[in-house]
Amino acid sequence: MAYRSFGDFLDALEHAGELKRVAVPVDTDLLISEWADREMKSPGGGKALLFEQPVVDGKLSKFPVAINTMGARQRMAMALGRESIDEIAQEIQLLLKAKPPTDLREGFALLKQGIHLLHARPKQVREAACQEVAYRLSEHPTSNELTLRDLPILKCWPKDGGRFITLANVHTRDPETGARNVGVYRMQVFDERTTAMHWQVHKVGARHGKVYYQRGERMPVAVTLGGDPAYTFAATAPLPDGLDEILFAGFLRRKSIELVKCKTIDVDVPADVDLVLEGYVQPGEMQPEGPFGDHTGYYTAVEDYPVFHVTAITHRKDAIYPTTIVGVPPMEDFYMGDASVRIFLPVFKMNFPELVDMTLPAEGVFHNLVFVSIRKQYPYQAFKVMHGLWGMGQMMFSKYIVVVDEDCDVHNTSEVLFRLCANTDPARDTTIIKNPSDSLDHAPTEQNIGSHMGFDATRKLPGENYHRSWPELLKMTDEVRALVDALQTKTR
Ligand SMILES: Cc1cc2nc3c(=O)[nH]c(=O)nc-3n(C[C@H](O)[C@H](O)[C@H](O)COP(=O)(O)O)c2cc1C
Ligand SMILES: [Mn+2]
Repeated sequence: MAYRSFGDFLDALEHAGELKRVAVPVDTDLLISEWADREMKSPGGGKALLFEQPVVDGKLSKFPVAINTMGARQRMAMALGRESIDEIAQEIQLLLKAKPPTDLREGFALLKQGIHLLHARPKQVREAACQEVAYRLSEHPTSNELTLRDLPILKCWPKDGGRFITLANVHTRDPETGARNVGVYRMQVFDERTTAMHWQVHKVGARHGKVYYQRGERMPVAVTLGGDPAYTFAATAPLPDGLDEILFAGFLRRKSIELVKCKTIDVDVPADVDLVLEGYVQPGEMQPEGPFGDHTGYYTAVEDYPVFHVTAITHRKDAIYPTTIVGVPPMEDFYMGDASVRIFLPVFKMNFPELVDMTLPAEGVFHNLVFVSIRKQYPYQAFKVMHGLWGMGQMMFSKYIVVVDEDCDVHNTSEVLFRLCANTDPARDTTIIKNPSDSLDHAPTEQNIGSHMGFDATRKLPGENYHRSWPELLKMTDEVRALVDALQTKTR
């Protein structure tokens, strides 16, 4: 079930008819990006692409480039070794049901324990595929050394400030508690041995960084690429701070992860990844990062971010470079975010017993739009659910939340818009609140803070300032439907 390497996953995709190989040389400067964008925007998310001959600055790179590997429902399920993502949601629900938790914190604690019990604990090893080839980088690398310039890192959009590593799994540790974290944060290449480290202020990597800065200590950081896709998915999932991505990935792939110590820093990484960039972040050292064609569909402005210094690059002999691009939706990252929401729906339902279903439509690029359906029992319950969501982890960024009744399919945007328009009186059924905003959202007057709006598109109950009788939604009788079904079958 678990993949032995990223290449193993690509083989599985190919067997399932989910991968297209591109054998001709294609430039990593915009051309792979344009090719992949067309694929991502084709029906259902298209296929995964394997560029066998990526070109970097006029030279063929020795590492093939894989892109759009998780950009479809089917491939996202395959990445996590299941027929469907809903199987994982069911497994989590079972874990939570073992002893019903009484609140969210208890729920997460239980989830963590459950994940431990499922033999997800990592194992330490000494020999590692990801260290088959190892280069320590000198201060002034010679042309024989492998450096960042030799990796097929994409320039994604015409006005990007440079090349960006987009599926970097960034491994850090809290120097005080020893707690580990893995997050996907993009990295702009500055030169052959330095990059930016784009962990936004709300993310765990940034919090770990702050502790090192306060102590005035150099921060060891390891960046991994590839390996079992469950690693990368776990690093993007909005896990509560403290739920270890390595444990979570072990649970997802149903196999504990083998960890190996890096060659030049005291950080452990999964032994079977494709590439490892070992290095450090120096407290206080910042450089302008960007612009970058972002998941908002717009270029994000240049801002100062920490600098990551590479001290060593290690890799598998047959390493493949995984990447993605983000941009105007729908893109690959939609399917990753969508899988997260579906996997954690049981956890949300635990705190919101009225919650029936929830989705973050592609048009809202994660944080801009949330559709929730609820079984409403009492007045203002829709507002209670909105406020709850605005207080939960990365859901705090949700700019617009639309709450509908349980009989509305939240995955059908047109049905949700119909309910929104039909059932709301704007002054009565909306609320505007203050909350942190996504760092990448360009619309708020000031970065990181903004207003957020909730729409109660549910039918109004007595006690909700509606003094007329609520009308009935049109619906044909089951009897008539059955009769016409029968007639149509006959005349077909
Ligand atoms: C393709 C992709 C690129 C991402 N790039 C960034 C980034 O540059 N900076 C960032 O802070 N989060 C980025 N994220 C989101 C984080 O990976 C996500 O919020 C994750 O849950 C953070 O983990 P953490 O809570 O352990 O910090 C990206 C996600 C995806 C799918
Ligand atoms: Mn985390």
